[in-house]
Amino acid sequence: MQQLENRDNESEYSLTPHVIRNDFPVFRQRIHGKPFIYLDNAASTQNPTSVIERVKKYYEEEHSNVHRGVHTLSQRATESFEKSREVVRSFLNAKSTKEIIFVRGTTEAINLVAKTYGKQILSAGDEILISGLEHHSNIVPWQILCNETGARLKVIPINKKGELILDELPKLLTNRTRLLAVVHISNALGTINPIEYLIKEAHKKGIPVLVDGAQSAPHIPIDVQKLDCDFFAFSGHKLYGPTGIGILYAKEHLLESMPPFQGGGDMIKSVTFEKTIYNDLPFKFEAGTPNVSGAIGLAEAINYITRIGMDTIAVFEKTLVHYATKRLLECNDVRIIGESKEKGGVISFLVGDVHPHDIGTILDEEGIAVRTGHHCAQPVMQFFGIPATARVSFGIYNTKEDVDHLIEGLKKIKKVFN
Ligand code: C6P
Repeated sequence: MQQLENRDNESEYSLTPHVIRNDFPVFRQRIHGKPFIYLDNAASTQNPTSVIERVKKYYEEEHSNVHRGVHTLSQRATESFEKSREVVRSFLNAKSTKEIIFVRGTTEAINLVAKTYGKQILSAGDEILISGLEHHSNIVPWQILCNETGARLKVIPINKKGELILDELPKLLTNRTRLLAVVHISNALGTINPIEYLIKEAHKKGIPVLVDGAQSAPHIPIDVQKLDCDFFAFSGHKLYGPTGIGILYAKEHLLESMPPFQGGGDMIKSVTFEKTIYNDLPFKFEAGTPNVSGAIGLAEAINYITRIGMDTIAVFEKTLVHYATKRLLECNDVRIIGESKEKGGVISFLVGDVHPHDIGTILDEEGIAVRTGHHCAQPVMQFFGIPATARVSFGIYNTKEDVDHLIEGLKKIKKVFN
């Protein structure tokens, strides 16, 4: 992996973004008359034709409710839906499809764990440990739970590079810690946390670990058995798939011990007014009609990226981040926020004292989409004493020319504000 880092010629990678780009119809359009450059992949990635076509086929030939009908379409829909679960299982290398729960996205996955597992195990005085790098989705559900139970939220601090201060970990993992909930790759800074180490340290003290994989699953290989994490969450719309679909992986014995999240159809075996017997896993956690087309689209997206290869994607994106970092640092006035040694495909930055929203607006006029704001990680911004950053985040269709256009756009910004 390391050898490829400094190579400049695309033909030397096994991934060719100029070719991959053709699989994504969104790039056929121009934005403000300019070629469209999409650098907001941490927010949502674009969908390849194969995903769009698969969802279309579902609606044209298979659409029906799942697990309910004997008629042909219901059986087709059920078969495709359950095949999709197997695709996700294989992608994460989970032991069983019983461990794969379809949810709306990372946010819902974490809330599910907080409202079921969290509520069941927490008492007043217990502790939940998170980190200073979390997205609001991995802060607020735990705060709500702490308010309800009298438990306390503790935080692994970060340093000025945007890395976790690991020396603090031993004293933060106490005999009252009931869960470590931690982000794998920071959406605000790009920091890749040493997730294997964190999981090992927590497990030494018998503490289960939830991994927020929203920014890792689409970009690096994930093996939940190797990681030995207890819970893992990610979203389809950040993985070249549809919105409104995501995955909660959890170890089977934990799911068995947890109460249901929501009540309704499909999550039951039998119901009387006196008593309900819940369904087997994974259906116990999937009340109501699920997002069938979303699950099928997600599986197609997984098939698409696994055909390219997750190792290949990881190497390619690392190379692009190195190149973009180098080019950004060549610009006077650009300050990169987050300089962790291990970084994913996300770079947050400031340009002089130009407000990030102005950076975003001027780049948009150049056809370049970046995200600006606090990135739903306000505590990270508070740590750096800034309200917002501009953020570029990469995907498999981004090229070095995209980065070069970004740099030209930043030069225009400097001209405008000088
Ligand atoms: N981050 C970003 O632009 P949902 O919205 O449920 O699909 O994902 C929430 C979420 C949870 N954890 C991390 C690390 C995330 O990055 C996100 C979503 C987007 O950075 C939208 S704020």
